Amino acid sequence: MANLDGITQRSRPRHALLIDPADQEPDVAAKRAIAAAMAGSSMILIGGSSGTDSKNVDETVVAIREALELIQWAATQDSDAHSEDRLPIVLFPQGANALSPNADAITYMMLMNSTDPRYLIGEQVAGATFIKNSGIHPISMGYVICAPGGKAGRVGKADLIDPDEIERVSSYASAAEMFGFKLLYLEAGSGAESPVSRGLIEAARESTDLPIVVGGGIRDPQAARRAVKAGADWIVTGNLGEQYEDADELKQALEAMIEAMNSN
Ligand code: 1GP
Repeated sequence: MANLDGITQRSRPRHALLIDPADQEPDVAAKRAIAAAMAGSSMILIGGSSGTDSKNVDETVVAIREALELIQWAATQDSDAHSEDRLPIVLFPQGANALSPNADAITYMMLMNSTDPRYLIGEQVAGATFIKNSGIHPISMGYVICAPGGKAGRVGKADLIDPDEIERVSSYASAAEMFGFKLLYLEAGSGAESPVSRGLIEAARESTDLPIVVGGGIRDPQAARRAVKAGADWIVTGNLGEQYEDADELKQALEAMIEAMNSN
């Protein structure tokens, strides 16, 4: 079983590996998810801004799930090992056309600074019946895209938040809390040259007690640590996972990042 309650609780800084089903075959995605699990990551997110559909999302989710269940089973056969919950597999979808009933949960999100009703409420309504019937656990999330924003910003027609727009990000953080969302995600866009600025994370942190997820352009332990020091609870990395062909090298890179995030 996966522990889903912990996702929306604030505790130590945690890392999530984002896997884009459009970027690799399911067996490669599964190897990357295992490397993340062994390195101490706390969640596998599945999603991308384009190129995903229910077929490649479901095949990827199933491959990752089988792999994680296998290593969890192996761990329970070792009496010295702690029998921990399996890593949660959480959809982070581009829209209602890219869902899988085999995921544990979904970030049921509003792209709060989109200028298009489709991303504020349209896709959410389009996917609602499927999500409810499939029993995937919805995690309501305010999703705010900051400059440079990348493809997510363009596809989502976001009115991007610039690094110095402190008051604006504060207002979004307060609004996310008042809407009753369980998470706030500050996104710079996958592959962003620079991640979400320290000032924006700090301002959001001061405005809400919600767990804050930060992603986009975080490539090294130092950047992850800076975001955590500014107030991030979750660090998401996507591209980093695709840089390594070798699962052991990915594991080592993620271990170094998670260690930096948790050091004083
Ligand atoms: C994108 O925030 C994520 O939604 C991850 O970005 O691929 O730059 O790590 P990167």
